[in-house]
Amino acid sequence: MGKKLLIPILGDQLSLDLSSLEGQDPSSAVLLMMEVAAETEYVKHHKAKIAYIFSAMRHHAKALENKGWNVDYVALDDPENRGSFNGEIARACERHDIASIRVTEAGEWRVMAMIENWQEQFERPVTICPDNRFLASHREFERWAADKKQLRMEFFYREMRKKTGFLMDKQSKPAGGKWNYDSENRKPAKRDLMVPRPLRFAADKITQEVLQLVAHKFQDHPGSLNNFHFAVTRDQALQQRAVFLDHALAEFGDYQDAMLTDEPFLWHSVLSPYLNSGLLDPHELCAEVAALYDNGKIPLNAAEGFIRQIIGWREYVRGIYWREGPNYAQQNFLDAKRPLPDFYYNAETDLHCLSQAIGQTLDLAYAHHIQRLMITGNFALIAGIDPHAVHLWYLEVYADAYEWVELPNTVGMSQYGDGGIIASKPYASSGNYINKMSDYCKNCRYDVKQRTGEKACPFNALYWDFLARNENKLKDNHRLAMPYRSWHKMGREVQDQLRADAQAFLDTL
Ligand code: FAD
Ligand code: DLZ
Ligand code: SF4
Repeated sequence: MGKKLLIPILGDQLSLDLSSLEGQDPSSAVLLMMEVAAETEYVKHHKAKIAYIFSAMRHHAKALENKGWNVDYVALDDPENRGSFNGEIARACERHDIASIRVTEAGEWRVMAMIENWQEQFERPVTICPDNRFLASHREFERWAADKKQLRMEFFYREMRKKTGFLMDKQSKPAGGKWNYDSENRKPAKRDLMVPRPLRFAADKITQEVLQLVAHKFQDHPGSLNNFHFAVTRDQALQQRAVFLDHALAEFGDYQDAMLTDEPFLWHSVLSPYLNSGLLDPHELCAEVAALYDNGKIPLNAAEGFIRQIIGWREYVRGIYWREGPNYAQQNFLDAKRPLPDFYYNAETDLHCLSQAIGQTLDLAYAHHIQRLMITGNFALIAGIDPHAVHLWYLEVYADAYEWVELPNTVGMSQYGDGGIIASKPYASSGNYINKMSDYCKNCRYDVKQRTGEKACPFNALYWDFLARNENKLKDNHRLAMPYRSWHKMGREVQDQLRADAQAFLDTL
């Protein structure tokens, strides 16, 4: 048996202080980084997502080498590349005199199942280290969830606020007296406001090579490389973090739910790809935000709104993902069966809100939360699209998408596929909400105020059709009592017309 320790570093483990590296001796360890076809093809990831991950991986390998680590980097076009994590671990064991393997747990069930098999498969001891880049360990989440009837994010979030001390006053009470300032975070944006822009990083030689490789190898994958804008090193990600903190965060709270035509980013941080692949640390980021509030630099609704997304939602969906198990991906509470319309892959639709959200997604591998939830997600929900198809689309097209975070957001929060584990009611809405929060409707061929007829906004009839179609499953949800009352008050003729219009529209998809 060999003498060396093999430490595989996966594409979303790009943190210099990763748990698998802690306390290890660089002189007797081989770090293995692998670009492998199986990871690029298990879904057809957006071209820019693959380019981001490969370029960040290649830069991270250099950063590790600069710290004295011995990195074995296998590029996608290496003729010896066996195309999968398992194939490459086997090859690394053959050529490096490996005694044992040490790895940080993977971010998804699919890869964890592989890792759990390594000890037997490679006949070497395998140590699996917890991923301590998250605030809550699996056990901590389980402990919180164990005695709860309902697993609402808000109560988990409060635990995380107490644990971190972020935005807590000296008496251990929440700053300002309230835990949550969401009701102050719903202003629509006006076009004359100065909208900050995220940095665009020029492609260096490594990124240029990756862009060429991806353009050549992944022609049949969705999305474009023309607007590749991502940071690919920790240093660049820190620059983007600084731009967000200095220029956008103060307004983040107010305009968190706003949407404007041809403004893909608004006051959002655009930091999720870096948080999820390890270039940025979530705790460090939230500590910076809390300090800005403590020093009077930003309002409480901005600080609280932002910190909630990270120590609340992000940690909570991860907890749900691991708690619910691999079958969560198959959940389909509303029994929705329709295939995903083609326009999710080409943005060719005359529904302006959808063409905006999907168009920027294909251009940038980015859309902000309300576009994901209330435009593309809401449409899929009320049109009755199969949640599994919706899940695969989200996993493909966003640069920040890994199953642990994407799946609960899509199948749970957005498609109500889990029947209410995450969301207390389906995030379904008519055109009215979109009109309130955006300027999309002003630029649309449909009329958001009309409910029926050729010019009527399709979201309107679809919304009522959704409620009617799912009445048996949803009627007892008290948060839907009001819309059901309105539906029943409408009278048979209007109901029939709405349902007929919805059906006629669905037939065109
Ligand atoms: P900001 O608005 O600036 O928010 C700050 C940070 O908070 C984000 O970077 C992110 O890390 C975190 N955050 C905010 N909301 C959530 C949330 N609901 N769950 C987890 N983290 C959150 N986020 C992903 O990181 N990966 C995904 O694959 C993903 N898929 C989604 C699918 C659907 C259907 C929906 C509705 C949401 C999804 N989200 C996902 C959550 C959210 O939309 C993105 O985190 C956010 O849009 C990223 O942009 P940002 O960095 O500018 O976010
Ligand atoms: C998403 C992704 C892609 C597209 N390619 C690779 C790759 O070639 N090599 C790699 O190590 N990781 C890649 N990843 C990220 C992995 O899929 C990610 O580590 C797992 O989803 C986490 O369990
Ligand atoms: Fe979207 Fe309807 Fe508004 Fe058009 S009118 S942008 S379809 S909500």
